[in-house]
Amino acid sequence: MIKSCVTIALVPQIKTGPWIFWEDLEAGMEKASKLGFDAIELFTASADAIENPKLQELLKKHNLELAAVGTGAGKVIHGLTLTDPNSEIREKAVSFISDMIDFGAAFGAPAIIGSMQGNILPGNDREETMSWLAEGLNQLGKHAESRGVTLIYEPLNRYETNLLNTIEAGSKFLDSLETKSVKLLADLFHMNIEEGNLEESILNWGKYIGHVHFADSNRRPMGFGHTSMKEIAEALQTVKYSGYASAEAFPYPNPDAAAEQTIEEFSKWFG
Ligand code: LER
Ligand code: MN
Repeated sequence: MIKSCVTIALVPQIKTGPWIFWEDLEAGMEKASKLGFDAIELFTASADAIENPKLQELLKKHNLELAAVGTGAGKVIHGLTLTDPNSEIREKAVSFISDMIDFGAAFGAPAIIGSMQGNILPGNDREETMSWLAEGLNQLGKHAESRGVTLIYEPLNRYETNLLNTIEAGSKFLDSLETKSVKLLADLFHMNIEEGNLEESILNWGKYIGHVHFADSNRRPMGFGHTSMKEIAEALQTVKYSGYASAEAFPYPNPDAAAEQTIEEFSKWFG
């Protein structure tokens, strides 16, 4: 069974980003719960931005799970990536993500590596950069395993990274790693830009998918763009995907309406 999830961002520096609810954790959770979402995905500035007991209490009160935690603040606030040519920065990136893994793992939730994967910077060698990414993911995958969770790696579209853009490239890269604890994030917005055929990619590489970002072609809530969801939903069911469809979309036309649109579409395809 696929479960519904909505994003809540608590980081002012990413205010223009594709997140449904903003800044007010409790108000976002209350709304998510009222609409019948199963879970929330959180973007925090750091691993200690919310006290564990406080989050426990709120999740229980609103009958929600924590689906995943985003690590993007490590890049946006601190400039850290796993592929920076400077080894000290790579080490700090690993340490930041390790802390986020611990934060999520206390709730059984994986951490997501999106923008913290970085890029092959001008003048740098692809092979060497990919070896830094592999080193970081191997280390962090092992750490996630020791905490009883997976680690989620997200192929991003070409305007955000030149490392790995498709589900196929991501899957093959995961096969080359020592760790088997890293899964892929299938973000339907990035896939709309990069995949030749979204449902075929899901059918071919479904066993690698550990999380789904549920957004339409224009990154508005599902149903507001031209993604053909029917085939995608069927493909996810065929590969027996049983994780979350998490709304990482722009709060269009406003957060409440975006959340309502998302849960309606979720029920239509997965309910
Ligand atoms: C993060 O999940 C993502 O999809 C990125 O596009 C955010 O920069
Ligand atoms: Mn995403």
